[in-house]
Amino acid sequence: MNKTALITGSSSGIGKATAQLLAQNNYNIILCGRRQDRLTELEKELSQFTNTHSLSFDISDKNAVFESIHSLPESFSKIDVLINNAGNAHGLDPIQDGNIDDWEAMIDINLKGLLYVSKAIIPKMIAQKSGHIINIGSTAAKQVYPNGNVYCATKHAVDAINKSMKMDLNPYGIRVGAIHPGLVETEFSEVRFKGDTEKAANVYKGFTPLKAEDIADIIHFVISRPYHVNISDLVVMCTAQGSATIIQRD
Ligand code: 8X3
Repeated sequence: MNKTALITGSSSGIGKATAQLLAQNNYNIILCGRRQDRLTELEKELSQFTNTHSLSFDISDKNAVFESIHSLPESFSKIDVLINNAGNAHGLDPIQDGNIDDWEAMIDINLKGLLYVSKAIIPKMIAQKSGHIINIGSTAAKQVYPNGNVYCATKHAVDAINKSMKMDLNPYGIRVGAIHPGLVETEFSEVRFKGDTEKAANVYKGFTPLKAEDIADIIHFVISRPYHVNISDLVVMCTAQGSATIIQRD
């Protein structure tokens, strides 16, 4: 029987590329995101390959998270793989100039949203005594950088939750692991810079950054290992990136 993967933040970037790759590899897909129009379009595309269902909700709204996940039809109720991918950066300001709304959005989406979705799905995995949770962190989960303050804090928290979740779910045979990407060219920087496309494009200028498909490939590799293999913590950077702050540009 085909496995089912639920992917948060699947209307763009790493989440979308992962949904496309897993659909082509016979996973049933549950797409989750805020933008219904994008989800509907992607659902149509993926339905050529596999069974696809989309859930449109705001991950920072806990009632919406639980209601959406509990509304899944019977054929999608057994979730084998949860990919906690949804996450954003809002702003890149020194702490003294930080915007409190930006801080709250990052804490609500990157941290609380990940917890809500996990809390809604973990009981199902415990009951089935199997499952695989992939937490998408960031190099910002491992290193901080100037002006990264709250974004780095939320991603460090994802790193901590990943490690602790792995211990808590160990008795139930559930695999838990994190993938921490460095610079990936997606809408990430456009969101961080609030639609300033020039500023966003500059982030990826003069070197070859990772693509969303590179991370999708790695997610597919991680989840397709034999069940006794749990890749628990993986940092991935493009070759030109030496650290959060060191990048070789032309
Ligand atoms: C994305 C990578 O370097 O912008 O999480 O924090 S970085």
